[in-house]
Formats: sequence, structure tokens, C-alpha cells
Amino acid sequence: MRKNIVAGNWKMNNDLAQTQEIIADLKKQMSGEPAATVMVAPTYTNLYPAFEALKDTPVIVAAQNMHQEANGAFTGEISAAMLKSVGVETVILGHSERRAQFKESNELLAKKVDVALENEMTVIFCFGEELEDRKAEKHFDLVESQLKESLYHLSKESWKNIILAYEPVWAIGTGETASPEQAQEMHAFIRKSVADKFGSEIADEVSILYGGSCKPGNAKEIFANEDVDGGLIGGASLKAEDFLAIVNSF
Ligand code: 3PY
Repeated sequence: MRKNIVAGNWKMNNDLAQTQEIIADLKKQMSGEPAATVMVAPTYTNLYPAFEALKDTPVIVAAQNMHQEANGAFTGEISAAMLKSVGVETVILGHSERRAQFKESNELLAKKVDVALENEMTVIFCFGEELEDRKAEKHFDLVESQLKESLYHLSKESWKNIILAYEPVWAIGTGETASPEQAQEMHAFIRKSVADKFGSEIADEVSILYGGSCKPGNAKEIFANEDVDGGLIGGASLKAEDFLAIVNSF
């Protein structure tokens, strides 16, 4: 049975005190077993305090990025081993903001995925099309090439540590959201592509999250789709109440 997962990406928000505050709110407001696996991704400086504060809860702490090299002269960068040394075993790779603003290519992301997996980490791999790709009806081809170029060299065994996160980039920070039908259509396409390459057993097991302005008001409709296994949540994960409302939308 594949897992339902809701992951909050706090992006470059929240200093230490604010991180501690939202974690305290999450702990206070979470009652019993959450309806899905819950993850939060604070910025680098807050990973260790978040890990310490959440280690007695089911909430998993993830990083928002990592470098593909093990160490060396890469000023400002963080390696997989450094993340692991502070208890972080899950990493978001290829978020649309990193692809757009930091020019992360499919090729670079393939290297980052390999390094994360070599370090026995779980990867939340993000990909998705821009508005012009969709308007030109190239969105399926584009998404499949992102998967092929960054993930289709992996072994079948590796897929147990891969979570996919489809981001319709045109629905991030624009006030737009993909309709539940658009989300299901793309998620079904993604699952079929994985099945064609790696077999239906792997495709049926991989969680595919939706990431595109998912919020308490639309999560239920989006998550109700057969091939949507949760969400990668941006802005709406910055308030414990909203984030938990999304978690409880299953
Ligand atoms: C957002 O919805 O803001 C995202 O970044 C989805 O990944």
C-alpha cells in the first residue's frame, strides 16, 4: 500500500524563534495518529532544532535541497552527510523554484538524486511544467523528459526511497490551482510512465504528491483522486492550523 504524505515546504521563511513557535503549535494541535505521513522542511539553519523538537513525534524533518558533492570548495553548500549528521534523512530535490532561480537542470538533479540515495536518504523529487508548456500542449512530454533524465537510470530497488511531487509551476504563487481533474490526469500519466519503465508493482507503490497552491479549501478535492497521494505544501504550511487541516483532508 502506498503512503499518503503531506509535506510542508517552509521555503526561506521562519527564523529560529518562528520555527520553534510553529513546531510548538503543530505539537499542540496534532491529536493522535495523523491521517497521513507528515513532513516539514525548514531552512538549513533550523533543521537541527526542528529535528530535536520533533523527534518524539511522527513528523519527519526534510531538507529543501542539498549539494551533489560530498565535501570540498563549494562555499555556502550543504552535503548529504551533513544533513544526515543532524538527523535529516529526507530531502526535497528539484523544487520548481530551484529549477527556475538556480538553474538546476535534469542532469544536475540526476546527480543529486544519486548522491542522496547513496547516502540512504529519501528523495522528494519535484518536477512539472510551466504555463507556456501547457499552453503549447507539451506538458506531458516535458514531465516525462524530466522523469527520464533525472530518474529513469535508477535501479528498481531505489524506488522505495523516491517520492514524486508534481508541480504545475503555473499554479505556484499565482493564485491558480490545477483542477482536481487536471491533477488526476497528470498523476495518472506519471504513474503510467513509471509503470512502463519499471513495472506496475513499483508504479503502484510510489507516492505522487501534488504541489501547486494546495490549501485547506482545495486539498480534499485534490486528494480524493486515485493517483494523488498527498501534497507538497508551500504557503499554507506556514500556519499549523492550515497545514493540519490539509493533513486531515484524507
Ligand atoms: C507551493 O505550492 O507553493 C509549492 O511550492 C508547491 O511545491
